[in-house]
Amino acid sequence: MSDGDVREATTERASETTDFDAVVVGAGFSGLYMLHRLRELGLSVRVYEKGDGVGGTWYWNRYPGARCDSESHIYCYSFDEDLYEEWEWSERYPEQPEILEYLNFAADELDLRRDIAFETEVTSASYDDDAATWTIETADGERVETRFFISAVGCLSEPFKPDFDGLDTFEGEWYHTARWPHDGVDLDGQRVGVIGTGSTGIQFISETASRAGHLTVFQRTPNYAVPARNRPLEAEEYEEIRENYDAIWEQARNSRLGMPFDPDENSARGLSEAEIHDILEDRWQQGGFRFLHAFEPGHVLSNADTNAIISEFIREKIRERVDDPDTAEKLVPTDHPYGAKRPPMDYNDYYGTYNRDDVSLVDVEENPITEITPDGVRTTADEYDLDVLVFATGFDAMTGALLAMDIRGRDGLPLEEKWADGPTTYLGLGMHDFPNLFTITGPQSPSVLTNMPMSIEQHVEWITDCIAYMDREGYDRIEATAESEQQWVSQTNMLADNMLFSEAKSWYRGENVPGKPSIFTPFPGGLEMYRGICERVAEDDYDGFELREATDAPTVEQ
Ligand code: FAD
Ligand code: NA7
Repeated sequence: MSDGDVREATTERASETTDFDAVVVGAGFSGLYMLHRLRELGLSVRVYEKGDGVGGTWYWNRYPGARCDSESHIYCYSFDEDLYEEWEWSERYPEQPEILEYLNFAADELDLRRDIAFETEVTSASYDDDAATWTIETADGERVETRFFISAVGCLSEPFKPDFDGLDTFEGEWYHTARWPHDGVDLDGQRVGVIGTGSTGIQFISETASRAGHLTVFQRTPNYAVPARNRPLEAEEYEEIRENYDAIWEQARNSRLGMPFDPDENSARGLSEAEIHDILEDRWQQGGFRFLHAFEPGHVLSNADTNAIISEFIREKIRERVDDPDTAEKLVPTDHPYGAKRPPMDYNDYYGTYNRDDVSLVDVEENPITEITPDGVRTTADEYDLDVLVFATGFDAMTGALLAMDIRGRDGLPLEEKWADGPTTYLGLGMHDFPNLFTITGPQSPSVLTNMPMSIEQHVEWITDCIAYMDREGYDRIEATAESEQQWVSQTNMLADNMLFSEAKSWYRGENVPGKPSIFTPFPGGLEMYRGICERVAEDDYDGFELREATDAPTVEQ
């Protein structure tokens, strides 16, 4: 069957029994590419997006200093040469407005907007096994039927805000970084407080310190921030990138982290401490994720001895930069090894910020926040008066946006019930009891442990091929078996147990949200290994999934 035949067959089926062949939720990197590929297959597709524009993460996270830690030339789509040849990034790391502009550019180039319903939140999705269709409902009461339900809701898109007493009494303004007002916030000369020192907090703090009248940082856990070494991208450098793009993409796709920064040394074994230091110093000067690639990242994230040397190397750098020794010790992480939490980047002399008189650091591990008062924040030790309070407190990561929809699989099984002890999937792409649902960057996919556009492209292409295969072979339903799901989760856990991730309390393990089950959620084996497994599954007629012939479906009485 040619692509043309697939197009005709699916269009006929869609118009006869469902409103759409596929409904996609979300219009960030994932949803936009998914729409493009399904359209190429000839499917009728509707994308629903809560926001009033495309961009996902980069539509919502407009806080001062918001920037992507992946280098710009690889933080974009690689599937279409025109897209990366026509676009030119201005800096080594792209700032939020530039990424948002890029995704708008991609949506225009691919003419995607006509199939996206903006300002439309999907509230529920329920599966009918006889018809092998999903019914999708939106907050404004729209109800549609579709063969395939594809989640592109993002794994860092549901903000998490701790539930402090008294926030409703606060007389100043408060914001979460991931829901930053589109017309900005006036922070100049204000008494600003920020809770959180993850990647976001660190970006926000460095950017805001010189604008605020006084900045108070409420830190629970210090972090290992590595200098990003941001700079404008010079014309010759860009020329070189363009000339080498094929090789860059090839290397990034077949790497552990989706980045083309292979280290010179795979492991630190057999090297003297001085040799290791020389390598680290060189990579420290290169900056960003190139530092994590000082040695093969799998080695850095699993070998306790190497990791201890790297962690201590960063601690020394922090001590050197901060004038006051007490403040320096508060900023030095000792509770977890480097990389066991998402490593943040330092764009603007983060540690030097604490040498300013108008910046104070409050250790809320030692003296926790007890409540928000009308005037500001109260801890067990003191009170801090504020005009603006900023929550840089992260996300209900990996599962939050999926569970925010009421998703019900076979026999009305709620996803929330299936995942009561933590999320379980097969390949991060599908689930037992939830046929014809695909999850882009779902739990147990590599997602947040990689440069995400690389993983997203792999997922979208795999899903597209799978749907084309089903149409070609006459299948109407695909479902992960219970055994394959269980084996995949075990494999993910086993890989994680052999790494250093269990030595940190982190959102990788759901531990940032009170009451959330603690389970390591992303697949830690790397993109290259994952890609190979997914390819073998597809080549083996979707091994681990059960497919139903359309002709075996029960007849539905009209
Ligand atoms: P998203 O961009 O999150 O898009 C999901 C969309 O789904 C959103 O627009 C949301 O509104 C919509 N949606 C969700 N639920 C519903 C619903 N029920 N109904 C309708 N619409 C819904 N990744 C990297 O690779 N490198 C980085 O350096 C990096 N830095 C980051 C920095 C920040 C501050 C954040 C928050 C994330 C960062 N990420 C980074 C991860 C980033 O999320 C991904 O790179 C990528 O943007 C994810 O795209 P997505 O389309 O999968 O999800
Ligand atoms: P993170 O990495 O989850 O950081 C959240 C920060 O907020 C972190 O420092 C937390 O401390 C802190 N936090 C959370 N709850 C509290 C309470 N109750 N009291 C004090 N401090 C608290 O989110 P980010 O937005 O920075 O980064 C998430 C991803 O987005 C990142 O990977 C990038 O890709 C972008 P903790 O460490 O838990 O002690």
